[in-house]
Amino acid sequence: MAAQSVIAVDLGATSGRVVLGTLAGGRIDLTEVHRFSTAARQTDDGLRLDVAGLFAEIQTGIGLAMAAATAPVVSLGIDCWAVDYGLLGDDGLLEQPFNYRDPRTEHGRALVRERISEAELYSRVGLQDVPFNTVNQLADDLAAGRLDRARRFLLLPDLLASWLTGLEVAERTNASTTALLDPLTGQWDWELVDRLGLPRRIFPEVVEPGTLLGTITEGPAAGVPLVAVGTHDTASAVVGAPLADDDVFISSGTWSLVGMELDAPILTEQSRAADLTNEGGVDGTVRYLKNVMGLWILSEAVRHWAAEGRDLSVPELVAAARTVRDAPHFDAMHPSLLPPGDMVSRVKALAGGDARLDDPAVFTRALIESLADAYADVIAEISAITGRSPRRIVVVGGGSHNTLLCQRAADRTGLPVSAGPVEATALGNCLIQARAVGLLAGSLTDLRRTVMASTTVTQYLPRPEKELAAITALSNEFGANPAFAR
Ligand code: LFR
Repeated sequence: MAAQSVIAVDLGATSGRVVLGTLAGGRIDLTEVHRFSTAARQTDDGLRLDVAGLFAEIQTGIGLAMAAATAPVVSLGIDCWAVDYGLLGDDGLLEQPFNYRDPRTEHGRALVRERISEAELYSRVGLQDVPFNTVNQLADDLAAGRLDRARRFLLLPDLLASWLTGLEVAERTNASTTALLDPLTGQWDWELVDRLGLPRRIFPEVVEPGTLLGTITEGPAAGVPLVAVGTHDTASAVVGAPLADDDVFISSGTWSLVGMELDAPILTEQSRAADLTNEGGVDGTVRYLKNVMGLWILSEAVRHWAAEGRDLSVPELVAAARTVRDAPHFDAMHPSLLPPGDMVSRVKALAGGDARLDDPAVFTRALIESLADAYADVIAEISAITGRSPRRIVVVGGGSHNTLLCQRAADRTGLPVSAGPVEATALGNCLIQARAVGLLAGSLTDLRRTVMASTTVTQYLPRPEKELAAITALSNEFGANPAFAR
């Protein structure tokens, strides 16, 4: 088959990218044509997202992709972080959407609790009780009267898709992060919607990932079909993760999403107590996972140091962290780490005020060790609840390039780590488009063969902790540096 191209729009918490994916000879080659900031802005009225600005950047990127394509562009797909949404009135967007890191969600969560217990909510929707779930945001909107004039609520990728095509839908993988979707039927839980007092009219029709939605009518890709991919970025990342049976995935970036792909949700009390979430995946799969705070902690600390006039880069910090002998550990899942702001003080507070954390190298090492601890804990919980014995960890996303984190994840969990592809989300987005328009066929396993044919992965073997400790102790005795070669 002659080469053909698809365009993936991939919006992550720090940057958005427009990527041209070209399929030929059983491989897919990605070219990033545009990158821009997606950072939320602190305004007098909360932490807000300039979605009109994002849309303009996306259109610029699409124009660049169309110009760069040497093969026909046969479709386009959008993925984005989950839970955030825009409210549309009769004349378009009512206001700039809030970002989920805005503390208003705590108020919303309290309002939801008045109407439904956490246990009942979990048994209905199967989501980890985190403040930013869409349901809490909508409850806050309802109380503030912001839904009065709302005709629709559209999750961000659906909102952007509606601006391209005029069509208003809710793609299922992202809708599954609202805590308003029944994970068994894949439809809105209307009884829950009513109980919370949310107006039914704002809920769009749910569509399956992989649906060919319609034709783009606006901008440089006018005439190109739009595919509803796994529009939740983590759904696309897991499609692009070359998983075998009983593998654990870690989608590692701003967040570390640690989980397993299952056939059906687990809605038991034991699962709720472990705070594990059931997110909807492509082809009826379930991403059974936990949100670990991830490299957001480091990027916020880097911003903090920059404000103090210290210009530090993540690769530099990771290199420096490699030579740190001993660093405190802290709870890398603690909710106090969610909002933007002074991360170093908050981490210090969690580590009993340990002043060593003022040193950026120690801070970075502490984070990496604490993330590895969290991975081990989550994997143990998932294993206990599912009865499955994970054989390997597949790390995808930006964090797959963090060699120290990958190695420590292997050491701490005792499992081998396969790291890569770094661009799993864009790949997953492209693959679902390619299948929807008939360029590829088959199951997720078949699609993942294309991933394997298109990228290289790096392997990390676990090192026995006891021996590591002995070597470190010996090095310390001689005042030597226990950094390990890689
Ligand atoms: C990752 C992600 C996570 C979701 C969080 C908030 O980018 O989409 O899956 O829990 O962001 O939307």
